[in-house]
Amino acid sequence: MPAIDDEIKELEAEIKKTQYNKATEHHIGRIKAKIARLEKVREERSKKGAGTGFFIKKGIYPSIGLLGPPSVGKSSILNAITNAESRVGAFDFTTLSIVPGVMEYRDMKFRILDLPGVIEGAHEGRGRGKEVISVLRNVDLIVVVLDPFKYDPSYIIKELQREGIRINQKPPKMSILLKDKGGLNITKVGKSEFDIELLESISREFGIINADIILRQSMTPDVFIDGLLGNRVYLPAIFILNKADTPEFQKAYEFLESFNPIPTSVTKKRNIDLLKEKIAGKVRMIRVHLIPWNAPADKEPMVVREGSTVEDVCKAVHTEFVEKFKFATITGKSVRFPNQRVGLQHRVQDGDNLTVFLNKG
Ligand SMILES: Nc1nc2c(ncn2[C@@H]2O[C@H](COP(=O)(O)OP(=O)(O)OP(=O)(O)O)[C@@H](O)[C@H]2O)c(=O)[nH]1
Ligand SMILES: [Mg+2]
Repeated sequence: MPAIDDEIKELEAEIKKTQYNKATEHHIGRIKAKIARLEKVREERSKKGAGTGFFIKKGIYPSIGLLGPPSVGKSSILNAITNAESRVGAFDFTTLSIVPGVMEYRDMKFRILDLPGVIEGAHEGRGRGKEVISVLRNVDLIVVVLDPFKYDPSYIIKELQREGIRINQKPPKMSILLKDKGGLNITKVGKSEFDIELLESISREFGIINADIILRQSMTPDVFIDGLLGNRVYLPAIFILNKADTPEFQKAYEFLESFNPIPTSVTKKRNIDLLKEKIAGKVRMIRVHLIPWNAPADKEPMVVREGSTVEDVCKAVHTEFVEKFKFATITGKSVRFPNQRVGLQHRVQDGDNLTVFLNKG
C-alpha cells in the first residue's frame, strides 16, 4: 500500500517540522487524527490479505513475550527461566520464529515466548518485525529485554504504539454514543481538561458528526484518538537490562532509570529468580478448586490466568473434558447461587469450586 504509506510518512514529516505551541496545537491534533484514520484503513486492507504470520492462543497459563533488539540475550533468558532450549548465538537474528517455554514459579505456570529480535522500522516489515509485534496483542505481559549496547527502548515503544499496543497505560475513560442526528456533544464528568474545539475537529476527521461523547479524564489528542478508535490493547510491561556483568552496564542502567529495569546476567546467573518473581507479580492469576462429583476435592487448586473460562480449565485437565462436556456447576464468586449450572464459555473467578459433568460414552 505505497500510497497510504507515503501519505502517512508525509503527515509525520509535517508534524516533525511543525513547532509545537498554542497556535499549532490544533493543526498537529488534526494531522494526528488523519494519520490514525489512514492507519486504520491500512490495517483493514492488510487484514484481508492476512493469513501468514504468527498466532498465539490464550489458554490457562499467562503468555509473556520477550521483546527486544537482536542479540541482547532474549533466548538466553528463556533458557534460564524455562525448560526450553532456544538457540543462542553471538550474531543478530539467531531466533527466527517464536520459541515457547514454560516457566514455573511457586504453584504457577507461565508460557514464555522468545521472539525474533526487532529492529527499528519493524512496522515497515523489516525483519518480520510487524508480525512479531502483532503477536504481542495477545500476550498478558511484555518483557522488554535490553543490553548495555542496545539500551534505548524508545523505538520499541514506538513500534508497539504503531501496532495499537499501549504499555503501562490505562484505557481512556470516555464513552461514545453514536446517533443519527443532533450534532456532536462533548461533555465532561468531574475534573478533566481538554480543548473542546480540537476534540471536535478530531471527531469530524473520523466522520463522527452526531454523537454524545462523555469524558471522564483529561484528554490529549493522542488519548482521545485512542478512545475513538477503541481497538487499542493496554498491557503491562517490565524492562530487563541484561549483561549486567559487562563494564558498559552502569551507564546504560543510569540511562534507563525511569523504566525501573531489572539488571540480569545470564552468564553469571544473576537475578534470575528475581526476574521470575517480577514476572509472576505482574500477571493476575486466580485459583480454582476442581471438585469431582463423586469424590473428595483435590487438595491443590489449579492456578490459572485471570479471565480463563470453564473451557480453558477443562482443556487443561483432559481433552475429554471438552469433548464430552455436559455442563459444570460452580459455587463461588462467579455465580449467584451455590452449585449454579454453567457452560463452557463461563469465566471462572478466584476461589471458585468447579465440578464438571460429562456425557457418558
Ligand atoms: N556477557 C553476557 N553475554 C550474554 C548474556 N546473555 C547472553 N549473552 C550473549 O549474548 C549473545 C546473544 O544471546 P542470545 O540469547 O542469542 O540473544 P537474542 O536476544 O536471543 O538474539 P536474537 O535471537 O538474535 O535476537 C550470545 O553470545 C550470548 O552468549 C549475559 O548475561 N552476559
Ligand atoms: Mg534469540
